Amino acid sequence: MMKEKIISERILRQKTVVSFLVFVLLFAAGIFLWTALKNSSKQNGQGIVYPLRKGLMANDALFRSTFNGAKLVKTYPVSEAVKKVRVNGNVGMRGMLEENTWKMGVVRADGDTTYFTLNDITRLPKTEIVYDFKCIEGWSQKTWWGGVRFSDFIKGFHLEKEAQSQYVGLITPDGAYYVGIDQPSMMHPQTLLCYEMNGAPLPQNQGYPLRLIIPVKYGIKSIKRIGTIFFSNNRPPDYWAERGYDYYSGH
Ligand SMILES: Nc1nc2c(c(=O)[nH]1)N[C@H]1C(S)=C(S)[C@@H](COP(=O)(O)O)O[C@H]1N2
Ligand SMILES: [Mo]
Repeated sequence: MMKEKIISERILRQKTVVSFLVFVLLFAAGIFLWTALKNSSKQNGQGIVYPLRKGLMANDALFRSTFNGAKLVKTYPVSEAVKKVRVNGNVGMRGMLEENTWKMGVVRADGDTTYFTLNDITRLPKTEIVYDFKCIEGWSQKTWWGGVRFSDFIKGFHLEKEAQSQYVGLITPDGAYYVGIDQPSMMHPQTLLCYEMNGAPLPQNQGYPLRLIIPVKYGIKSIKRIGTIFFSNNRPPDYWAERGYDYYSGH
């Protein structure tokens, strides 16, 4: 049994006052932190406030330091790939694209742009992959893709000098969707310039004629309908990072 302790009314009052003061102080601190967070600036005035962005940047640094370019994302047999592939984003996908009007521009180190046709790209060795495509919205699907490894594209067209940059930027032809990706993830052996899905040419709504498939990242980075690729040592603009999502988006 607990022994009851008799305390004087004076001590009781004291305790009440102290706990009330602590409550007021914590409440004020909470309001102060909340307003400080709300009023703190955003990186380039975009996305989320700086203290929260710092959290994402800490994650980023952690993921980067544990990134292993030789470690492969789990793959599956073709029989496990879904037949009906979900279509998610459609930013930068307005209208149809015809193969004969499409060319992909690659901005070279000297500032000139070299253009590639689909034919130039499909002549390079083909790589296929079935993996679990993950969207940050919370769904995932085992899907089957075919294309050219980005690293094979770099080698095949002697873009090694360009690929030394820390980042690669990719943009849809209309400029509406754009991603920035760190160079080690772009050069990962499972990162594809993809022109096939389920053994057939990419459907229009999946990014015909060429999209990125980057299994080491969430779906937001797998840009559909590539128009231009450029290289930079500064972070290229990124559609979803500007709207508050993690820039790195690795998993
Ligand atoms: N051009 C373009 N590419 C995009 C998007 C988009 O809106 N526009 N959405 C991204 C997102 S959020 C995801 S999850 C995947 C979805 O690919 P899917 O439509 O092939 O499922 O594409 C990515 N690539
Ligand atoms: Mo997504």
